[in-house]
Amino acid sequence: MKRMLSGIKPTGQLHLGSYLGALKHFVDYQDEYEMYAFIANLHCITVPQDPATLQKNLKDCVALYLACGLDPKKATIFLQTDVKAHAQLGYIMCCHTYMGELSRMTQFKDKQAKGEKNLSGGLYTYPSLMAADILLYDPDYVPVGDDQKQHVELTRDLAIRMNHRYGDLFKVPEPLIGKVGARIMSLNDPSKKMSKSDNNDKGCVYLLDDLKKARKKIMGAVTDNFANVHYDPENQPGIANLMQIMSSLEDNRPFGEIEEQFKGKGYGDFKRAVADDVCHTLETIQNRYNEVISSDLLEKTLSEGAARANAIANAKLDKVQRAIGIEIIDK
Ligand code: ATP
Ligand code: LTN
Repeated sequence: MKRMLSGIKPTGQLHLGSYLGALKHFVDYQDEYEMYAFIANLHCITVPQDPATLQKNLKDCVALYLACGLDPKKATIFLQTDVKAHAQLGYIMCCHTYMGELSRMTQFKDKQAKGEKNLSGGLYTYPSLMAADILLYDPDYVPVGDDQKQHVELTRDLAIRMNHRYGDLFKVPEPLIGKVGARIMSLNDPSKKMSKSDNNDKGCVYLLDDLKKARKKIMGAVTDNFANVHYDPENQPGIANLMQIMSSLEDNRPFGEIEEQFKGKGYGDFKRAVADDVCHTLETIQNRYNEVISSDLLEKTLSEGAARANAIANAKLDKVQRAIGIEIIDK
């Protein structure tokens, strides 16, 4: 069975973009692959966080992994900080990453270009830690949204570099970008991705949003004057985004079929149908979330997940430390 690994960094509440771009794929993949799904909590603190809010977001994130359908019997679900090897290999990877490579990563460049002050060293070296997150487990595939492809490519470069220098240490993983849902855009500015870091709440449907609120956000989504439900991301980005959302929620229904259904109908009808799909999905997730949060499944999942992940990660870390010459005693 091929192995797959991915993570989410819950710097805020998870939203429809996190679901369609990541979580939903994890769930689909867990039957076919040996799936490792972790919560990238070390990555959260690359930007300032309020500790109480962060704890709540982390807990909700684990609960939402389960509520969205990840099954701890099939997938290994764990918290990054429960496997100390991530930080340790992260440092080792950092020592093998060039400053030039880190400077080219768009996530850091974007923040710098926006003139954000006091960016942390952790944010700059984040891609090295992400490489460690991945390479510890030798996955074949890393499913991510298209904004993360650059980081997986750097991970490949680092794996190849270290294999070349020290012998065969790591499997070189492939990024896996879903065609549909790879980038869900903000509802009130379809030129930007739907994001929890976006200050404007109207553009983002959170998975735990009240259903009425979620419906209102979809109905208020920015569209255009063409009065034509047609998939044209260039000229009709708002409509294309809503079509993406509908298609993903309806088992990758072809855009042509959606165009056919709404031929000659107004945007109101179309948005109502999208809102129905979204609310239906949110309701299912929220019901399950409420069950999970009031049970002991969360703790059980994390402790079993950490045990399984530690076994693999610690063996890999040992192998790496021995190969690069920093380990001297047999463990
Ligand atoms: P955000 O911008 O909301 O803070 P992020 O991309 O920085 O999100 P994560 O929450 O860790 O951080 O993202 C988890 C996964 O979800 C990543 O693979 C990312 O590409 C994907 N993802 C996040 N937002 C979207 C989106 N709007 N559309 C599609 N995929 C997304
Ligand atoms: N960088 C990712 C989160 C992340 C990740 C990973 C994804 C951290 N480590 C390893 C896949 C594999 C993000 O910002 N979404």
